[in-house]
Amino acid sequence: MYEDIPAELRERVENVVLNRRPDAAEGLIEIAPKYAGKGEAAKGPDLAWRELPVNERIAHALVHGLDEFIEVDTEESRQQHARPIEVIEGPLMNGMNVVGDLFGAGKMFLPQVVKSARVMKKAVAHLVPFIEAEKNADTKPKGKILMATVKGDVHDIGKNIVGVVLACNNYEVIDLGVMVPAAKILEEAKKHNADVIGLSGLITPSLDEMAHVAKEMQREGFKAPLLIGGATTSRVHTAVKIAPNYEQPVVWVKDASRGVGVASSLLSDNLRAGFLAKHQAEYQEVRERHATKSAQTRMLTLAEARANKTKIDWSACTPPAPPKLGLSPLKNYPIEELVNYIDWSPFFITWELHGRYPAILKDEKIGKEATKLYNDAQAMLKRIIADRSLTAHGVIGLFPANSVNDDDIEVYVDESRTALRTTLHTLRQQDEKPPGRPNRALADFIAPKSSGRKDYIGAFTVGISGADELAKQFEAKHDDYNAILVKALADRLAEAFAERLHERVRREFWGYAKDENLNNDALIGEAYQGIRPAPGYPACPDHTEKGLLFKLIDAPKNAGVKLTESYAMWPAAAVSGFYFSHPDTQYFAVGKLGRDQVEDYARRKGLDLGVVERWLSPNLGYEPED
Ligand code: B12
Repeated sequence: MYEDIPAELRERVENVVLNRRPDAAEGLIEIAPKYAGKGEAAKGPDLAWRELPVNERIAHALVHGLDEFIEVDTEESRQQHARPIEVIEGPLMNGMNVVGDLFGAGKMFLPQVVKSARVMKKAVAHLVPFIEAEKNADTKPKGKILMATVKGDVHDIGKNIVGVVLACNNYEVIDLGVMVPAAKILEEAKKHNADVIGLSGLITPSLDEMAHVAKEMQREGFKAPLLIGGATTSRVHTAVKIAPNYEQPVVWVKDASRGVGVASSLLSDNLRAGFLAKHQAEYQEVRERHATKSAQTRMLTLAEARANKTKIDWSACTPPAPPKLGLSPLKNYPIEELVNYIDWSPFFITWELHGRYPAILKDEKIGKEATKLYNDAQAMLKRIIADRSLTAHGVIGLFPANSVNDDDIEVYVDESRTALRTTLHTLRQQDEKPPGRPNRALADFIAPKSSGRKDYIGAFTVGISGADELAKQFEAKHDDYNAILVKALADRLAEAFAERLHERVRREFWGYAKDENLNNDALIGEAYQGIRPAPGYPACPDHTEKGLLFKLIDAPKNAGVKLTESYAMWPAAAVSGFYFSHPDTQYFAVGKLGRDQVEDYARRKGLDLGVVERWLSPNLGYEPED
């Protein structure tokens, strides 16, 4: 029957047969894989599982992440049970246990688990009114876990993923969201009688805030274990800087798959003691190793490091001058243009699928799930472009600049170079280098004022707005999968925007590489001249320089991006940084700093030493005084 051919397939085939549009062939090829292989897909989804008994259908729906029939099946099951809560404790939890086991055994992957959670949430949402009507229902979760992204930090993808995985394993998760002050965390933990508290953070200033939360928990006599997670956290930092502030267990959790094991060990009468003995011994060893390593690290004095700066013969080079100086705001940048600049590999890492794109799509073990995820991402991108639910704003600025006093960069109002817009401060590597290797600072790559050469520096901020609002719409429908997908894509678009603008800066705005013509792989591999270091990245670890950068290009007005008190950017999907053009520029890690440099840096920035030590705390090569 002609009408039985799926509408999408029929339309695309008609487009080709009737030669209806110039891209008819591409349109058909695009959907062809879906219908490839024995015509199975063309027949529509296999619904044989709908013949199974209801509880098996529920398990099937959970394990396969199919939410189409879950409300009908949950209702049927509810009618077979004496109390609605029994549906949760019985078939739903049984199904989720299978999901948890398969995930634990590496036989299911994170995107699938998040889809299973979506099915579970929809089923539970269906049951809640019945449970509330019954009033006396008492669910028995394995424990209550309160989670929050700490004050000043805006990132929540990782935390949300952990929350979903814990909830799938029958923990009650109370999520306080982002930018949550310590007092609020403690107050809510008391109110809910939380069994475990989990903190998340992406940028280094959050590390200090986590140590502060731990101190406050100690002061208020808390007993709940503290879990620490997020990209910027580490086992060493947790053991050395956070755990000593709190007498109860403080455990760093690397990723979502490990969260359940840690929580269940901490809350199990049988496993807790063994887990803690091993954990405490391990953290003690980490602290001792850290202390020995710090004592052994040989550092140069700041003067010695400066004497070994990057050698550039400025007399032999004329820095390229941009054709137009000043600001270029780019409001409502076309998102469709950014899609081709996406670096997909980190997108898969977000979903705990490790491998390089595009090879990951063909990977023997995870290729099938990676492909499904990629297709979902493509569909979401199409939707975002069509309904304009996300917007991209950015700004770039190009200014006359020279380095002064080795490590600072003066940014001038105009070419007369008489009045200053601002002075930027850079940090220099102080570890002892093998012969021939310099002790770098970013200022090395800008011509010194004393050279008489006219040099330039660029600055940029890009942001993708609207992801939170769109994610909330999905969350309201109990759809964590698409909520996380939207945020992960917004992050990718922010990075793609930074990549695209940098390319345009090199080719047009600054124009020092007009003939550059690189494909996306080469761009990701940084096969171009110049760098765009971002405050917070290893070459410029001081987040407070973002304050100067934001003023320089008025990022709130021109790119719609604001800074929090910890110098995180809002919206979360945002990137900011500087442009350097010299062919010798490269990324490097500043690493550990000596007290002499930190004192000098504090003086140059006009800040108290203690304040600077707090911002640079992960980079201090010494123990600051209290
Ligand atoms: C992708 C990425 C981005 C994305 C978005 C990040 C995001 N959504 O979190 C974009 C491009 C927007 C970005 C921007 C920036 N980034 Co960035 N980014 C990364 C990168 C490459 C990966 C982070 C990531 O998304 N991982 C995947 C997610 C799912 O993992 P996750 O958040 O870590 O969560 C997992 C675990 O940590 C754990 N977990 C997380 N929370 C919790 C909580 C609990 C209770 C538990 C138990 C477990 C747990 O489980 C999660 C799931 O497995 C890292 C480097 C790296 N390799 O980690 C740098 C990194 C995090 N970025 C960094 C920096 C500096 C920045 C910027 C400040 C740069 C700038 N000036 O523009 C901005 C800040 C943005 C802002 N809004 O303020 C630094 C942070 C360190 C620092 N010095 O502060 C890093 C570490 C890079 C580096 N080496 O310097 N970044």
